[in-house]
Amino acid sequence: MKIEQITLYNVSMPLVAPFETSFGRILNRDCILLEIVADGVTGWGECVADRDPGYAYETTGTAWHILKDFLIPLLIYRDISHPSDVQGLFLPVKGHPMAKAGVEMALWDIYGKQSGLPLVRLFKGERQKVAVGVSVGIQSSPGDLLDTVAGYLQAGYRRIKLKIKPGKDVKYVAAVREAYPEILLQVDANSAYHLDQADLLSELDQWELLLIEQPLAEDDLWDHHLLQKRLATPLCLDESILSPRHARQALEMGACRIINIKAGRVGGLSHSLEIHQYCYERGVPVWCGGMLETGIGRAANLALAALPGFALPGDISATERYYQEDITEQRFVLNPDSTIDVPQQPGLGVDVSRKSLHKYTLEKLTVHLGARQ
Ligand code: OSB
Ligand code: MG
Repeated sequence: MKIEQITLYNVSMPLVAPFETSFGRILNRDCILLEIVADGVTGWGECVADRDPGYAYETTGTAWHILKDFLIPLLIYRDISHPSDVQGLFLPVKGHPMAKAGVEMALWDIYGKQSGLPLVRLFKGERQKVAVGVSVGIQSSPGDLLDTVAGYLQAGYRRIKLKIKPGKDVKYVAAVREAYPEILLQVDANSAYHLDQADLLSELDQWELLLIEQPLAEDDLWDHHLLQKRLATPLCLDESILSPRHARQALEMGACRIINIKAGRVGGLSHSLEIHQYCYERGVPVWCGGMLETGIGRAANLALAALPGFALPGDISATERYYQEDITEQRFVLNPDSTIDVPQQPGLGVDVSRKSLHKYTLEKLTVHLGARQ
């Protein structure tokens, strides 16, 4: 692949409803979309960094800077034979996994289109549809939470993830579990607790949760290990896992028993495949996390979640759970069995609506990489 041109779009998409987590309320989902042209073929990527650094240090602002000033220049005059080649090319840039992953995703789209294969085939995934759940934001009372959960169950979701934070945890979880003794239920704290709250967190053990996601700080693998020793419920790490190496180390030290894979957070789809393989060989369950993606990132998540080690339903809900109008022509719908179909067209298998893209774009930048003669 000879990259000819890269366009960055800083987009802001209104959510159908505000999404509240322990780190704040999201009303508009901002991200950077990448349009890459190589050998005359166009591919799309999504950099999942948000406007604010509440979930991770990367933001749309840092990603824009790192892409424009460092990553894109590293691609000039390079002939890339496989999307994962960018990992080596990007080694001079420390960190910034989401910015790197956005480029890699667009190259996977091009690579798939050139080979006439959907991502799921390139990844050797076998599922035609993947089990999904819904991530439910923090609500103002247990009663409101019950109403919201009832709506999602009604829509067909069979796995519910509750966002929690101190003061909005045990009572909220108890209310949902008492109302629905049978559903698959899990919680996500987005780093809102400290180890000295282990007694409080252990109260969650009685509610038969699939897992507790990222209770402690993102840079604190060791305290997750200490906490896991005091809990019966498996811990699952999200924010703490930024690379395949982190995944191995977290498992070796017993900091978690389950891993949430997000391609953006771990630096790309190739790293996600590595983490999946490592965990699959050891019988460690993984599942696909979400970042409120547009149809572009959602298509990639569906392809990833089709791999056999994705043992738990992903945070890959239907398009209507997030957006009235998406950037892609395709909208993902929930099947009655709480699954979503994996795209089967070459590459990501989605088409971008120029009209919607234009409508939601705040800023655009095109860089020409003129191939050397
Ligand atoms: O922690 O998993 C998270 C959304 C934005 C940032 C972080 C997280 C989330 C979600 C929503 O939980 C997942 C989704 O439905 O895309
Ligand atoms: Mg999470």
